[in-house]
Amino acid sequence: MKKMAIIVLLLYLFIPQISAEDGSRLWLQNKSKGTETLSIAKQELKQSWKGKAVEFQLINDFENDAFKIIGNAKKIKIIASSDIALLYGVYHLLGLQQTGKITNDLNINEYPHCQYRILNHWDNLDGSIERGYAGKSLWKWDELPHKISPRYAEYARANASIGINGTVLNNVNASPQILQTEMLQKVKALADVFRPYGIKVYLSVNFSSPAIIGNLKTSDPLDKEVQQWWKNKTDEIYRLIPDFGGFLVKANSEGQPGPQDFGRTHADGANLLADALRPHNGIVMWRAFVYASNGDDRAKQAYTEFTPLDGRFRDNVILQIKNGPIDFQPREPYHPLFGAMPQTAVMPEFQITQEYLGSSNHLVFLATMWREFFESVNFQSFKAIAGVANTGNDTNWCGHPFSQANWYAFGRLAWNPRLLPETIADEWLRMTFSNDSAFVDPVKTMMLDSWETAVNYMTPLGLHHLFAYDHHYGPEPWCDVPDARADWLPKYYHRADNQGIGFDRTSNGSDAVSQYPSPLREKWNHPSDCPEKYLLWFHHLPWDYPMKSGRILWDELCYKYDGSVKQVREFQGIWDKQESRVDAERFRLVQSKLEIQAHDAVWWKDACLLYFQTFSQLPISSGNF
Ligand code: GCW
Repeated sequence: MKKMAIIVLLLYLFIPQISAEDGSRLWLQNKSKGTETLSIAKQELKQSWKGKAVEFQLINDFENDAFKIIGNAKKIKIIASSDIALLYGVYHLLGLQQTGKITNDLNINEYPHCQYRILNHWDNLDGSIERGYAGKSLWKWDELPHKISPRYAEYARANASIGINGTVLNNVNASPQILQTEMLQKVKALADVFRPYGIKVYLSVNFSSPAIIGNLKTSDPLDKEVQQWWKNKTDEIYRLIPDFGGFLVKANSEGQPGPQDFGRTHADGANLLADALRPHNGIVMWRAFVYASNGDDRAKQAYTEFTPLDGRFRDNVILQIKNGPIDFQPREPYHPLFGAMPQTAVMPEFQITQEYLGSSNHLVFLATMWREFFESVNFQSFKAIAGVANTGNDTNWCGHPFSQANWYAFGRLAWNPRLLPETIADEWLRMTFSNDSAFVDPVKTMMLDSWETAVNYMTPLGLHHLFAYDHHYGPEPWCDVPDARADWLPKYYHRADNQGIGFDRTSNGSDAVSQYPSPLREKWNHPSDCPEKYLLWFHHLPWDYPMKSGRILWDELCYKYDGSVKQVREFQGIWDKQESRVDAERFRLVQSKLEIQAHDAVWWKDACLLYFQTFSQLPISSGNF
C-alpha cells in the first residue's frame, strides 16, 4: 500500500544556499549524506535550470534510485525515496532541458534496471593505466589523502549524471599494496568525495595479499588464519569507509594468483572474500576471464571451468563475465556462460576503453555493440553491470571527444539496457555539442554506423584477434613471437591456409558451439545458417565459399575491407561539413583523429588482404563491386 508522503521539501529557485558553516548544524558537525546530496541537487538546478519552480518530494515506498518527474503549467515535481534518486531526477530534468524536451505535462517514471552500475578502472598505483588512452590515472595517490583534486568531484558528478553508482579504483591486475593501511586512508579520501554523488568505492584485490602484505605462510582460502586475515582487513576497510562496496577479483588468470594455486576452486576463493564482506553487505565480483594454455579452445575455457560450480557461490558473489568468450574483440558472439549458470548471479563486463577498437584515435560508438549483446542474452537477471573505464587525466577525460559518448552510453545502458543506440547518440550529441538538426542528424548517422565500420576494416565476417602483439592497436595477422602463448597470437584465431580461413568451432572442430543452447548451437553449427557476422568465428571455410551476396568468401572479405575504408572517408566528409556548427578546438581534434582513422583503415585493409592473399592466391578486387 502506498504510504503518505513523509517529507516534502519545496525547492524554489534562487533561494540562497545554506553557507558552508552557518551555525545551523549545531553540535552535529558531521555532514550527513542527505544534506550534501541535496545541496548538490539544488546547486545543479540553481546553476543551470531555466524553467518553472521545481519541487522535491521524498516518499518512502519507491524503489531504490527510482524517480518520477511530474510537471504541469506551474511547477515540476521530482519524487523519489532518497536524496540520490532526487539528484538523478535533477540530472534527468536538466538533460531534458539541454535536449529541448521540456513540455508542460511531463510524466516520467525512471528506475534503474540493475542495482550495481560500476566502472572498472585498470589504474595502477604508479599512475599508469593498463589499456588507458587518455593520459594518466585520475587518482593522485602521492597527493592523497591530504590534497583533493577538484577533478574527483567532477568525475563523481559526471557519473551520477548518468546513473553510475560504483567505481573500482584500481587495476584487476592488482597490487597487494592497495590494502595497506596507508593506501586505505587515500581510498577513504576518494570515497568521501564520491559519497554525496551516490558513488560507492570498490577495490580490486590480489588473492595473495595475506601472504604478501600479511606475512602469512599461505593465502589458501581454506586456511583459518587466511580467513581471519581477510575478515580483519575487511573490517578495517569498513571502519574507514562504512559504505564500501566490495572486491573485484581476477584470479588464476594471465598469471594472477588464485585459489587454484592451493588446489581450491574459484568458488572457494570467492566465498572466502564473500564471508568477510557479508556482515557489511559488501559484494564480490569474481571475474570469469580465465584461460590456461592447455590446448583447449580458449573460447570454451571459462564455461568449462565455471559451469560445474553453479550453485556453489555465496549469494553476495556475482560472476563478472566479459560480453564475449575471447577478449573484447571488435565483435564477438555473446559469452556462453550467460544463461548457463541459473543458480549464480552474473554480470556482464564491457570494455569502454577501446583496447581493440583504435584506442582514443578511432571514432567508434559502442552502444551499438552493447545493444547487440543485450539482444542476445536474458538481461533481466543481471544485478550488476561493469564497464572498463576510458577516463584519464586528459583535459577532455577520454582522449577522443567521441569516446566520451561511450562513457555516457555505458551509464545510460546500465540504467536501462532497452535504450536504443540512436536515442543515446541523439541525447549525447545534443547535450555535448548542439541541438541543430543539421549537425545532429548526419553526425548521429556517422556514430551509428561507426562500430560496424570498424569491425569491417579490422575483423570482418567473424574474424578476430588479428591484432599486433601486446599493444593491440594495429593489424599483425602474420605475427609470430617465439615462445609466446599460442592463444596470444593471431594465427591461433584466423587459421588461414591454402584451403581457407576461420576457426572451426563446430561439432567437427573445437565444438565451442555446443556451449550455446538450442536452437543456436544447431544454427551456428552450419555455415549456411550461421549469421555471416559470426561466420569465421565458428567455421573454417574455403576461399571460394559462396556468400549470401553472391560473391565468394575471398571477394566478400575484399568488399568488407574496401567498403569500410570508403565509409571512414565518408565520415570525414560528414565531419568536415560541420565546421561552422562546432567550436574550433573540438572540430579540429575530431578532424585530425578521423584522418588517423582513415589512415589506419587503409593500413588494416592492406595488411590483412595482402597477408591473406598469400594463402588465397586470388586477386584483390577492391573497387570493383
Ligand atoms: O583484454 C585483456 C587485456 C589485459 C587485461 C585482461 C583482463 C587487465 O589485454 O590488459 O588485463 O584482458 O581483462 O584481465
